[in-house]
Amino acid sequence: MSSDPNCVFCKIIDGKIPSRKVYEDDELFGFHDIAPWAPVHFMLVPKRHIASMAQLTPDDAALMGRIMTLAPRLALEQGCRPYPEGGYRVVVNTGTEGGQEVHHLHVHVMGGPRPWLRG
Ligand code: DGP
Repeated sequence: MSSDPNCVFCKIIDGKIPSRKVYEDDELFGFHDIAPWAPVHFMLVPKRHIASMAQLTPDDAALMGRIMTLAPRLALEQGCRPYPEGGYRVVVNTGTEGGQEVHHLHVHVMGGPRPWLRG
């Protein structure tokens, strides 16, 4: 399924729910988290509905590689200071015990001046 009509992130990607967009191309979408855990907090998602990291297959390697190589550029654009003094945290919550609340695969990118970092 490329879009799930019941998925909040699919609705954001489709423009049915407004968001503060940070990035878009034919297969990826990036937007600020509505409840940020850090001064800079955005998420990168595949436009295709993939419920979680647990559903990834080897065919998704390039897609996930694109997210992981895009994140550093966007983190700087969104105000994170450069490595090594600055930096950011990248998190993919997966499943109930992984703390996943929205079941559309998303990569959190969080940064900015401390104190916000736990653990
Ligand atoms: P997770 O726990 O990893 O599933 O995080 C889901 C995040 O999605 C959570 O930090 C809040 C955010 N979120 C939920 N609904 C919306 C929404 O409608 N808009 C935006 N921008 N973020 C949302």
